[in-house]
This record gives sequence, structure tokens and C-alpha cells, in this order.
Amino acid sequence: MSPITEWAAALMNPSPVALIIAILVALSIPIFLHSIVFRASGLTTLPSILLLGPSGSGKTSLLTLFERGTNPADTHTSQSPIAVECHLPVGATATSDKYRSVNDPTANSTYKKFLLIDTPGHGKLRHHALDNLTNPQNLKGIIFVADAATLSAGDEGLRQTADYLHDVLLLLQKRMESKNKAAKKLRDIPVLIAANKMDLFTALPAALVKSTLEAEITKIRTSRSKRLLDSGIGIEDDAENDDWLGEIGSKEFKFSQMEEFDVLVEVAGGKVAGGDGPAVDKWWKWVSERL
Ligand SMILES: Nc1nc2c(ncn2[C@@H]2O[C@H](COP(=O)(O)OP(=O)(O)O)[C@@H](O)[C@H]2O)c(=O)[nH]1
Ligand SMILES: [Mg+2]
Repeated sequence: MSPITEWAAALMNPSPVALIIAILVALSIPIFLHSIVFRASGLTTLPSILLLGPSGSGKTSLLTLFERGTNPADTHTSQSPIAVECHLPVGATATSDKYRSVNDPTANSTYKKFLLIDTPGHGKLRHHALDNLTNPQNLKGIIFVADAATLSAGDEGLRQTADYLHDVLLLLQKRMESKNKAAKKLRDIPVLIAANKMDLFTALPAALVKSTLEAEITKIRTSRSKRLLDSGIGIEDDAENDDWLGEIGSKEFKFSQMEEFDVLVEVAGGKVAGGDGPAVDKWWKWVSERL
């Protein structure tokens, strides 16, 4: 037989292995293309905002308020994350719509909707919440809700809140560090610390919420790195700095140190409930600037 006929015969009578490979390739190409095209475009998912924060800080109340635009009656303990579709209130313009004509019909429909995702604040369920962070589907930002009335020095709530916030920021920092190694695919995720319950007279003003949390995170950061050193894990230089939040070698933690990792942290006060009704304008504004 000539080489050509031999070759042709081999093509017509593929081995079982070649056949299986061919079938696998044929089946996986559509799945592969689907995942690439749809995940990359983000068209399948609305822009979403993630609600984090300790239990009782007002996440579910905020979710209800943003969804309905009314005063939330009563809330239930959230067992697993729930997501609701929200609309920007009349008058607020999404940043992506800034240059759009007012007569553009698409401006009202598509771009003002977003997904708000509630998470359980309870310690045991926290990993659910943080799953959302490492697996973001068009995630535009995080609202970390804090109860400003439980943040005075020595309050149990301060430690809990700062602990949770520290973990969230550290996760974001690590995510951005690994991003530099991989292709620049991940968008940075800004964080709004929503200092809630401003209607209560024990509530700290937003500026104080910021400095108090920074001071408490400084303590947490130090005590955790000490614990690592004591246990002998952090002996190599690299491992020592791995879990250090913010600027290495800095004495005090400041939220501005997160900018080096492209994580913008803002603090704004507000209230979901209380006397004269809700006041969440600053938070709405922050959300509209992320969409
Ligand atoms: N006074 C006051 N209470 C609030 C405010 N926001 C939420 N709450 C109350 O805080 C409690 C916990 O709220 P919830 O939304 O369940 O917190 P979550 O655990 O973070 O979801 C509820 O009793 C709310 O009514 C606020 O701005 N002011
Ligand atoms: Mg809740």
C-alpha cells in the first residue's frame, strides 16, 4: 500500500481511543465556549452588590429597604444568602449612564438594575458570605454594614465587627495580589463601610467609626502575626507577610493602605430605621457610582 492509502485507511478506521477523544472534544467545545463567552461578558448576570457585616447590624433591613423603598417591618435571620433585584431611585444616575442621552430608552431599563446579595452574619455561616467574594459574578462592590451603636471602646461588638472586616479586607488584598500574577482579569472591588443606626444616641459618628475600626484592626493585625510567630509558622519571610493586612511594616492600620491593593474603602453613616424614617442617601449615591 502506498503511504497515502495507508493514511486514508487509518483516518477511516480510527482506533477506539481516537474515537473517544474525538467525542470528548466535540462535546466539550460548546461547553467551553459557553463558559468563556458568557463569563467574560458578564451579560448573564446583573451587576451585583454584596452585603456583609456582623449579625444584627441591619443587613436584612437594608436589603428590604433598598428593594421596596419602604420602611422594613420585621426581618428574619438569614440562613443563606438571598439576592434581590433593586433599582436605583428616581434621580440617581449610574456612573455608566453619565454620558447617556436622557432620551435614550435603554438608560432606564438595563443599567439601573442591580442585584443586592444578603448574607448571614452569624460566625458559623460566614464562609457562605465569603464564597461570594472569591467567586464573583459581576461583583461591583461590597457594603459592609456595621452597627455604629456597638462600636464604643470595650464593646463586644467592636471586636466582632473589626474581626470580620479584617478578614474581608485580607481576602480582597490576597485576591488582588494573586491577580498580578494571573492576567489582569479581576476587577477591583470597592468597600463601603455603612455605619448604620445613626438614629440611636449611642451611635458613633462616621469619622469616629472609621478611626475606631482602624485602631481595632491594628490590634487584631498585631495579635494575629504574634500568634503566627509564636507557633513558628511565620519563620520564612514570605509566610510572615502573607497574612498581614495593609502596608507591611506600618505601625498603625489605615483604610487608605488598602489602596495599594486597589481596594477603595469608604465610610458613610446612615440609618435604615428609627425616628424620622430611613436616611440612606449616601449609600445610594455610593451604589450608583459603582454601576
Ligand atoms: N434603631 C435602629 N435599628 C435598626 C436600624 N437598622 C436595623 N435596625 C434593627 O436592627 C435589628 C437587626 O437588623 P437585621 O436587618 O436583622 O440585621 P442583620 O442580622 O444584619 O440582617 C432589627 O431589629 C432592625 O430593626 C437602624 O438604622 N436604626
Ligand atoms: Mg439578616
